[in-house]
Amino acid sequence: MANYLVTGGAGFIGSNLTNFLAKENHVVVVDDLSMGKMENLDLSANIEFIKGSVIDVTLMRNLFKEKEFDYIFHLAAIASVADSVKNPVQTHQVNFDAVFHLLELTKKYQKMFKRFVFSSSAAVYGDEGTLPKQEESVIRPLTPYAIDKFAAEKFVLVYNNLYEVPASAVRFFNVYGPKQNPSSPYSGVISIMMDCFDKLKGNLDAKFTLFGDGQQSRDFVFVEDVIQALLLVAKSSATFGEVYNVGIGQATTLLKLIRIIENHFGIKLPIIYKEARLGDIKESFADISKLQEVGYKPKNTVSEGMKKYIEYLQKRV
Ligand code: UD2
Repeated sequence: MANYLVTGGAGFIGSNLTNFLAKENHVVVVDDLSMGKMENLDLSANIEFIKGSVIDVTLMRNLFKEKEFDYIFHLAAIASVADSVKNPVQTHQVNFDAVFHLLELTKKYQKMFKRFVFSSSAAVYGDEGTLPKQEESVIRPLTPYAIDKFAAEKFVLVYNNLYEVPASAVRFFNVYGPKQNPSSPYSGVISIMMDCFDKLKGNLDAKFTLFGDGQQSRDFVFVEDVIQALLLVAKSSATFGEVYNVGIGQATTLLKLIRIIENHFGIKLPIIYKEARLGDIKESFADISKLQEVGYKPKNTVSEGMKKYIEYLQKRV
């Protein structure tokens, strides 16, 4: 049994990772439940839940003094780009300061430690047009969210290179799957679509607002493949001080996505077309060859991932 710390472990990606790890390991989850939910966790003897924020310096210091971790997955963040634009100071505390502080605590207290894995975002690439995005592509962060992710990512790698804190980082493309919270208009587009389908299934009225012409595309990656990526990065000896794109390496347009989901559900999605969002990126997808070199094989095409996601939702009802 290894000891894991998953910050943001009750959130979308964090809870999927925690539930997976807890089958065979001890997992400490720190989450302030601002976006995450307790019910996302399969609470078992192997999960120790601490309600608190990663910006609580005393809480985190005590935790790091008290426990020896083998691995830390830092997933806690204010995930909304829109929130970072509205409240840059508050989001900076969570998305940057907390990371910096955790690195210092790791350096100071974690002596037998194996790896710190930081979750960054494809947002760091901004609107520069070269595709697919390689880890060394132009970085053009356009929002406080993206700047914080990039700066934190760089500190993580520098702590590996200069201070012997074993650390790596990943840049998530568009992650989808069970437990993604659809509550904000800026939630992941798939979670919003699924919420609409869920309502339609229950004979409720629901319409999906499509911003733009639907030809914009994204690299949608199923959360199971993201977990595969996180574990590979945490455990490979080739990944120290490195950053990796996490996607499936394919772009899917929103119109195609809608068709895939309609086919799975056998229901048509009523669509309201609106102007494209300001600053919306037309196309984005990852070059995943660097991650493939350490053994990553995405197992789910968008259609396969959506099938599993829909089966999960149907089982839940
Ligand atoms: C993703 C990330 C964001 C940031 C950004 C960097 C998510 C949820 N967001 O934004 O945090 O990292 O990448 O580039 O992972 N759309 C609709 N209707 C809706 C919602 C969205 O048409 O109700 C469109 C939206 O305008 C965009 C596409 O769907 O063209 C994808 O939107 P998204 O918010 O899921 O993801 P993205 O790539 O814009």
